[in-house]
Formats: sequence, structure tokens, C-alpha cells
Amino acid sequence: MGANLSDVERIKAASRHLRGSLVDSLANPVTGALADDDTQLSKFHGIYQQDDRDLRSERKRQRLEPAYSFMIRARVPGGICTPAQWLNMDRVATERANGTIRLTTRQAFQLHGVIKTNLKAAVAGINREMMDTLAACGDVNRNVMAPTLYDLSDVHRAVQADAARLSAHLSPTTHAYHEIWLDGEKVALENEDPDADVEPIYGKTYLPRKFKTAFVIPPQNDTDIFAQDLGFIAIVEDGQLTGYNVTVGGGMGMTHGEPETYPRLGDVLGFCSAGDVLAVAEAVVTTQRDFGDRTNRKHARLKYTIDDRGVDWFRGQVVERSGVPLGEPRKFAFVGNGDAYGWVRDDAGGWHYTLFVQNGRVADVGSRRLLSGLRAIAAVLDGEFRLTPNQNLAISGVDDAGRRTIEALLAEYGIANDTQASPLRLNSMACVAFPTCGLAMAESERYLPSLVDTLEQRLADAGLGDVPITIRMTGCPNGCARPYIAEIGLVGKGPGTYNLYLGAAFDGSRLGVLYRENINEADILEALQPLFERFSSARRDGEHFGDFLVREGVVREVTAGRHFHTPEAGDG
Ligand code: SRM
Ligand code: SF4
Repeated sequence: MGANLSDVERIKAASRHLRGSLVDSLANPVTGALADDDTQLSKFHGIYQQDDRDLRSERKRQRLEPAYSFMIRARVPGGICTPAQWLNMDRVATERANGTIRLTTRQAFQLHGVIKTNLKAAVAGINREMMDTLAACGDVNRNVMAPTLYDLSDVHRAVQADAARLSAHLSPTTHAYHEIWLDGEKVALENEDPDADVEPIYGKTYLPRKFKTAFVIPPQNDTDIFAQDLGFIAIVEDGQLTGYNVTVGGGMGMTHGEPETYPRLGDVLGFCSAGDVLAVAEAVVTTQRDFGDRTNRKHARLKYTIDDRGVDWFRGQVVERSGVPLGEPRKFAFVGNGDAYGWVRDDAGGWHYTLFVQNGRVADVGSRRLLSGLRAIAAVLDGEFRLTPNQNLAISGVDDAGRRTIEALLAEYGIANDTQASPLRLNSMACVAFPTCGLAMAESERYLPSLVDTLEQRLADAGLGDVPITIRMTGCPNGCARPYIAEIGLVGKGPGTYNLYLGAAFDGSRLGVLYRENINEADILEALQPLFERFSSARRDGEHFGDFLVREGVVREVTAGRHFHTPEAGDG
């Protein structure tokens, strides 16, 4: 192992395909934590060690170890979840976690507050309904996203099927997961020699860094295709899926004060047929496996491999490795990156209700009993749930009678979409941040709703109450709610302070740019108020806020991720 490799590379290489000493760590009664190296390996199994940030200093004062607990992330390819899986997740959340379910920005589930002694039972519990947590995190391909809705149901089904196939194809094959978490259920594996495990795609040290894949069907860019390492844009001609434009090299993460890190939008590499998806994806993944930077984890994502070596070089690798001659990209156009709320009917007559779930948190709060209501709906649902890429939930595939039943339950539990909710709120997203996220610098999920209360009032006062504007907040620059492609992006800098990014496109196709640094709520309002007024008086018909700010020269147009921090010729 080379001297310059990052420590995580050493841990992966020595882990015997992700086993490490996880079994011993789980059995150790002396601490609520895992051994250090195991905290890296557990991620590949969908598990993050965390501690309650609200209690951290008090516990330190009392010389107690941090209040350790674990976050478990379950993969839900394409966001499709059966009613039985929902009820099972609810049961595990109630019995083994903190009694809430979190829908993520990648159409997955997260449970928080699982203590070590509950961990194994929780993971086994999730697996009971054919849902797993393997590769929900770690240096592998993560949950594969797919569009929630499309009016042509056959096309939607075909794209969902491609997403599911790719998810399975890129899943790790190690037996470690079954050995550690599901013993008894896969007895035959227990006696196998761990070194005999093979990872045909990943090899012993997996990928240099996390890797993310999504599918999308224009005109809705709900999966934020340009934020993905690898994307497949469905091309639909005469009502038929003809194939996909392939995108590569998207990613949001950066570090404050380190301009060599930056968010980047994916490039369109070319067109492939649906039958070539697996081969193309595998070629993209193995190129990143072989050429990604394993010395510096802040420079290890595919976006940097591509910027360092050039997109033409990358295309050459993909074509050579896959044997697929990528064609000229086909035409496509997006209109937005949000969800369509309320009832929508597909061409086969199925009804779908997209329910707004503020910041993805499913809990009973006052008269809005989301957890109980969805439990009741799951008990009678004759269709499926679809977790959306915007932290919402579609109740999908019901007939007319089913629609009436769902409507009654939505009303009974006080969870139907608020018809008065502003488009700003409906287009808002916040990452988890405090108290669980170890990387949070500022509040996000617990704060954005109240900031939106104020901003929606200001927008209404400016006569913009009906204008959809995307707003996303994160507690740190890692970008978990994809803030750099929101028209108003707020990124945590320190307690109560944020960087404000403006000028991104409403459809997720252009990055915003830093407008104000390290500002508190009063400064945020002071910065936005005059821009709202200007937008109100000079807006062109149907113009979006981000486009307006760029057209008016309030912020420059960012044409590429590497120009995110510093303008270059052509950046306007
Ligand atoms: Fe994320 C790390 C939560 C989507 C970029 N993310 C984390 C961790 C696990 C913190 C940690 O490493 O200790 C957060 C756990 C918080 C908690 O307490 O639950 C966390 N990320 C989330 C979720 C739950 C946000 C949400 O509110 O929904 C999303 C889970 C997605 C899923 O189901 O898989 C989530 N994270 C994203 C996205 C959006 C996306 O994938 O479309 C991004 C930006 C896209 C990208 O990857 O570039 C994202 N998360 C990061 C990064 C920065 C990666 C980078 O390249 O620099 C980190 C930190 C890291 O990897 O070092 C991170
Ligand atoms: Fe945590 Fe930062 Fe991701 Fe928010 S953006 S969940 S604070 S890592």
C-alpha cells in the first residue's frame, strides 16, 4: 500500500471485504461506540456512528463519553417502497430508533438514534421486508435514483426497471453484510473463506470515494441529474423510450476556504441505448476506480478525475471499456427540479398523490400526524409509495375508489397538502444537520421552516407570493440538499451564520454563486429584500428568480464548476 494513500484506503484494504472487527465492536459492552476503523467500514453497511451534538459539551463537562447512537440508511432503488416495507420501516423506527422516519434527498430512508445494542436487530429488521442497507453509504455506488412520476406509465416503468437493474449490478457482492447482520438467515455463508469473496467491479479497495447515480425523464429534473456522478437522461420519442443521454462528473461537496474543492455539474457524454446502460455504467465506475485520486479524499470524486484529465479522455475510456460507441447526445429540455404536488393521473388511469413532507421528517407533530397517518394509509394501500428526490412522498398507483380512501385518511390525520402553502415552501429542502450530523456547522432542518415563514411573507409583500422559487439549506458546505443548484442557496458557516448563493437555474442546470458570506438571519433578509423588490418590478413574463439575477448582472453566470469560486473569461 503506497505511503501517500489516505487512511481509509488502508482500512478498506485490510478489512477482508468490509468485515474489519465489526463483530467484536458490536459485542464490546464497555462503550457505545465502534472501534475507530470500524466506523469507516460500517458506512459501507449503511451505518454511521454519531453522537447527540446538543448534549456534547454537557457530556464532556461530566466526563462522560459522547451520547453515541447510530444513523441507519436503507437503500430504496428508484424510491419504490411497498406498503409492507413502509410498515416494517415504521416498526423498526418505533421499536429501535427515535420514532421518526427521515426521507432523504436521494429517495432513501434514514433512521436516527439507534443505540449500539439495538443496531443488529434494527438492520435485521429492515432486511425482513427485502430492503437492505448495504452500500447506502461508503465508497461504492449509492442508492440509484429514478423519477417519481411520468405521465406515460410504460416509459416510467421501463426507466424504473433500468434503475433497479443498475442498482443490483453495482451492488457490492461481499458476504460480509449477511455474516455480520443477518446471521442465521444466510447460514451457508458463514463457513466461507472471507478472502474468497470477490468484488468483480470494485476489487478489494472499492472506489476512491462515494459514487452516485440517477435516472431522469425530461421535462422534470426531479432527480437533479447534473448533481450526479453518473446520470441517465431518458430520451422519449413518439411515446417510446429510445435510450439515454449519459452524464458524468456532477457533485456538490466542497470545503469552505479551499477553492480547489467545488461543486460541479455533470457533462453530457453521449447517447446510449437502454440495453447498454449496464455496460456504460460499469465502464464509468471502473474508470473512476482505476484513475480516481486515492491520496486525497477531498479530491477523490469523479468530478475531479474528469476535470484533471478532460472529458474527451474520459469518454475514450468509457467507449473502450464498454465497447459501446456513444452516439451524439439527443435533444432534451428541463422545466424544473421539484415535485408535482397533489393528485396526478397517468395514462393508464392510475392516481398518484404527492405529499409534501417538510424536509423529509415523518413524525407526529401536533395535529399533523404524519407517522400515524402514513401507517394507516400503508395498511390499506393497494399501490406503492414512491420516495421523491425532494424528500417528499408519493402515494402511488391507486384507482378511483383508492383515491377516495386515501383522501379520507389524509384528512383524518391532518396531513393533506396545505393548499395555502407557498411555492417557496413547496420548493424548499434542508439537510439533517443538528443534532445528529457530525459535520454540521449550523442548523438546517430545524431552522429552515421558520426562515421560510419570514421569506414567504416578504415575497407576498413584494407581490411574488405565487412565484415558485427554489430554496435549499445545508448545515455545512457538503451540499446534502444540493443547495448550489437552488435559486436561493444557504450553506452553514458557523452557529447561526450562512453563506448565501444566488443565480442557480430553477431546473438545476446552472450553479449559483456566492453573494454574501457568513451572514445571520437579519443579513439574509436585508440581502434578499431589495432583490425581491427588483425582481417584482423588472421580471419578464414567466422568468425565474435565478435567471433574472443573472440577466440583471446581480450575480455572474457560472459556466463550469471550476469557475465556481473565481470568474474566468466567458463567465459574464
Ligand atoms: Fe450527505 C455526508 C446526510 C445527500 C454530500 N451526508 C453526510 C453525512 C453522512 C455526515 C457524515 O459523513 O458524517 C450526513 C448524515 C446526517 C444525518 O445525521 O443524517 C449526510 N446526505 C445526507 C442526507 C440524509 C441529507 C438529507 O437531508 O436528506 C442525504 C442522504 C442521501 C441518501 O439517501 O443517500 C444526503 N449528501 C447528499 C447529497 C445529495 C445527493 O446525493 O444528491 C450530497 C451532494 C451530492 C454529492 O455527493 O456531491 C451529499 N454528504 C455529502 C458529502 C460531501 C461529499 C463530497 O464530495 O465532498 C458528505 C461528507 C463526505 O462525504 O465527506 C456527506
Ligand atoms: Fe451534515 Fe453538512 Fe450534509 Fe447537512 S450538508 S447533513 S450538515 S454533512
